[in-house]
Amino acid sequence: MKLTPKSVALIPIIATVATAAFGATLIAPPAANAATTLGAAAQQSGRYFGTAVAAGRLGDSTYVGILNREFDMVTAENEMKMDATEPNQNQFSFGNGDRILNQARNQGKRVRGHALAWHSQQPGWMQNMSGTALRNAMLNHVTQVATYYKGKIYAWDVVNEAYADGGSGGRRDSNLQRTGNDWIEAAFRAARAADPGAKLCYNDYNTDNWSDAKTQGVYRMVQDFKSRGVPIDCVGFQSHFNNNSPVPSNYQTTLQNFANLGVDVQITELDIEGSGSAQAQKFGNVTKACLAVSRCTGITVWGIRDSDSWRASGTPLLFDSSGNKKAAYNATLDALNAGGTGTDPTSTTTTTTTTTTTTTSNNPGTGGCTATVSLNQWNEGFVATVKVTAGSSALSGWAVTATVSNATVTSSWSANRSGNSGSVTFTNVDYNANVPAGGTTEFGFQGSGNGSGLNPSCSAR
Ligand code: G2I
Repeated sequence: MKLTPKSVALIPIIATVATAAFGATLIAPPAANAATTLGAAAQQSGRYFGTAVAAGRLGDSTYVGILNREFDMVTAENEMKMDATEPNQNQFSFGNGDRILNQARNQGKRVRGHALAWHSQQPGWMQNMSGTALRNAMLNHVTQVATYYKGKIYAWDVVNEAYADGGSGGRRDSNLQRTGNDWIEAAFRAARAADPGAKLCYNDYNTDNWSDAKTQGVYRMVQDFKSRGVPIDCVGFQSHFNNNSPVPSNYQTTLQNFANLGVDVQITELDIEGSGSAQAQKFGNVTKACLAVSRCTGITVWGIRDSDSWRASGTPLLFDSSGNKKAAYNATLDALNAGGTGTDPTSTTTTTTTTTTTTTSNNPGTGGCTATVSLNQWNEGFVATVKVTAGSSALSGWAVTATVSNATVTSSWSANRSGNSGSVTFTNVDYNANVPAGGTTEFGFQGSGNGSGLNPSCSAR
């Protein structure tokens, strides 16, 4: 859908008045129906326009004034990251995240969550962890944080920056990567189970140029996830641009190619170093690229004023340090007002009634373990998270059998599986075979249909 000005006929009248008042018409008046804020302009084509927000700046009235006026989506710049939300293991801290979330929601704005799992900004206790302990700690973090914010987050950056820079096209080395290549899909499944209503995104930088190996690596992962039913809904392109990392000429192609995989795409951390008309033109072009892709659902800039930026000296944002609109602002607003393809209706989250029930089945005495299942059921399907608890002896392997009578299992994680309906048996994988006496480990599965009555039983192997 191309948006056209409704009242073009008014323009000559306004121009005449301006000429009479000022003696000369130097500036063309805006189209009569042009929106005057970024958020309102984006909404005309079903998109959002957001910004990163820092809790520490919420007392600055200039900052908050621009925030409230211009943007309709908010990302916490640092306050929902792993180090901020779980400073000590299993002690969660949501104060600053809540401040940003509440400020946004009170103003009718939506919130993007950033970020559940990342190699960087891990709390100290996590940085030196490895193996099963780290895998479980990461999954626990994803589950706890996504559960805390359940129903309040439009989209989560579930995993951030997991691909390597350079020509390999492969994963970045990190303590999380060393827990096994399936750590990303495990994180996505845990996030889906915790908040089935949030869109789940993979987010990265230097993935803007379609020719780059890193872009191709991420594309292959998303393609693989879609083919295997791993729950992924969107891909975030951070889009931090400067002369060393310019806006590529094939940027729109990249966005479109990812969208063609059946995911939404979003520009999640936009900033472009520079000034004046050169910078303005780049912002305009990036905005136009998003508007040309029906599944590009929104743009977020990484801060409000240049002085708020993580790289302030590059003056990469839309407002100067005093809060004045820059040429880049006008170019962005104009591009939004010029319209584009409407967003694809398939990209809106269908909200179905989700009931969460926890059923428990203990089978003590059949080999030293018990299994409990927590079920997230919605209209068409479910996610089951199964906790295996060792008895008074340590386990070196385990098997859980569940009854899947009115459903079909479509995928499972952190376990091997035999069959997809009837009596289905799950056995440990390498990294979760060993469970100390009294300790626990988790695996999960997803299915279509009704997941009630799973009644799992556990035995050692
Ligand atoms: O680096 C730019 C962004 C790249 N993509 C992921 C984003 O999460 C990342 O954001 C930046 C924040 O804008 C910075 O504000 O992430 C940085 C850390 O990786 C943030 O910097 C940190 C400083 O390193 C800390 O020293 C400081 O305490 O900001 C903290 C809060 O101001």
